[in-house]
Amino acid sequence: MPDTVTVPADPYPFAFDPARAALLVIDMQRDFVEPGGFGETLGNDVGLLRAVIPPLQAALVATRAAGITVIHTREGHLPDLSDCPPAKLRRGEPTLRIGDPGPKGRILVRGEYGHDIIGELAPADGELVIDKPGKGSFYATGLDETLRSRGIESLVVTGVTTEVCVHTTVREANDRGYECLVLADCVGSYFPDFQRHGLAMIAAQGGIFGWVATSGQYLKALS
Ligand code: TIU
Repeated sequence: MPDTVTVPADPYPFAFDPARAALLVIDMQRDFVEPGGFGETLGNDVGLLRAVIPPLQAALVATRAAGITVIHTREGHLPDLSDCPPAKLRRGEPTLRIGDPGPKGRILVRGEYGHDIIGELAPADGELVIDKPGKGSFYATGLDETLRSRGIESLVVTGVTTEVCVHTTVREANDRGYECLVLADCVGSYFPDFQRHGLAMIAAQGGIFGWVATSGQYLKALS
């Protein structure tokens, strides 16, 4: 790998050192992308998110082949829900609440089948999996310290959902000094309008939160 990889991106090319970069795969859990999980209890059509799986599989293969660090996250809570703020537990009128038994186990609870990452995108041996109680990947996790200890400065961001956990993570990362490239076809939303506007918000104003490119642009730059 060269010292610098440059990906054509919006609003301008994204240059990163592969040795100081990580691919972040956010919350590709059954709870969000399969029926019977948290996403569906909120009233969403979870089928919309499945479009990200094939491009994300290809991005993972190329990233691993390039020797770039891969980090996965999972949103969820301890079985006693002690890390779930009461406000999160009370929120809305879901068909099942966090911690309730559902067809894939207790909703959004660590260790349950529904909480785990889908088989198609299973972490490879040695890849980090960060469990997070919130929408952002930095809140109440050791992610910042992990990245700093490895000298990682650039993040290629993928996963679900674009306007919730992806956006929150990119904003947290940006404020901590990381440069984020979001792969448009590897992030997904239950709302097509939010997908479009969520991506536009990241790259607007000269890249106020980061950069946006397609997985095709990323793969070509890596090759
Ligand atoms: N509801 C929704 O769009 N997302 C979440 O609750 N979590 C994540 O985005 N992972």
